Amino acid sequence: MSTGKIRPGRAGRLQLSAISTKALNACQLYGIIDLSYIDSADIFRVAEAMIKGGVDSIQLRGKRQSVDELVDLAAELHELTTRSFTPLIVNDYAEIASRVPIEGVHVGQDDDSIEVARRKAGRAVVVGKSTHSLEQARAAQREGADYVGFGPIFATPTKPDYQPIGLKDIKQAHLDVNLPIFCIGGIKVDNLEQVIAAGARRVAIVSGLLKAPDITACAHEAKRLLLNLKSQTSNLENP
Ligand code: 3NM
Repeated sequence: MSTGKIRPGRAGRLQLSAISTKALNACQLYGIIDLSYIDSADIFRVAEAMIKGGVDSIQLRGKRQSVDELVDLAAELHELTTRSFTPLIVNDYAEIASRVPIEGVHVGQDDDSIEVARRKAGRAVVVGKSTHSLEQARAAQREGADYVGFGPIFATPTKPDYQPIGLKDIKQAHLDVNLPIFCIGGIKVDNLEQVIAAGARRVAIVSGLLKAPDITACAHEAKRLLLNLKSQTSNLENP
């Protein structure tokens, strides 16, 4: 795996930190800790289990929490994630990166632009963007995202209002978009091979991990399937 090959989005002129740079290139399994599935008191146990299972990057997602609550949780979680050099990315509120030394922020289609997110963060962070079509994925690259989420691939209770886009555009997205692409939405160990066969190299998983009876074992199995793919793919160097 290469190091230092990340191309920061055009708005990201500052050098990204070494941990973010290394991790985003290497990240295949992105675990999302969504506080609608677990109690905030459990985030450390869950994060530890994810990391132990091989999750490469963690996102904190709290749709019902205030920015101040998320700042406190992110600060505590970051102490844990840095021990294993696991990047911590916070959803929706880029300003949290100006208060906590997290590695990145993630924005949706209806949230801040990449440029505004970078301005709010006030320092070099990874900025990812959710995309729900090929056109949105291409636009996110033009806009300067460092990575994109692409989905929902399958229907998901985590984002119930979104129409699944299915597997058909995954290959084309990888041809059109020269950034790390994380397929997301309804992905579980049981359907991961299908998603990989459709062209995915990286996935983000919420409920498939958080609702698993053994988060570590589930992450481990997902990672095994993704690593198997890596050994078959000579050019994972290209995002
Ligand atoms: N973003 P689960 S789908 C947070 O398509 C999120 O951008 C999506 O949750 C997108 O793994 C999604 O539980 C929910 O299906 C993913």
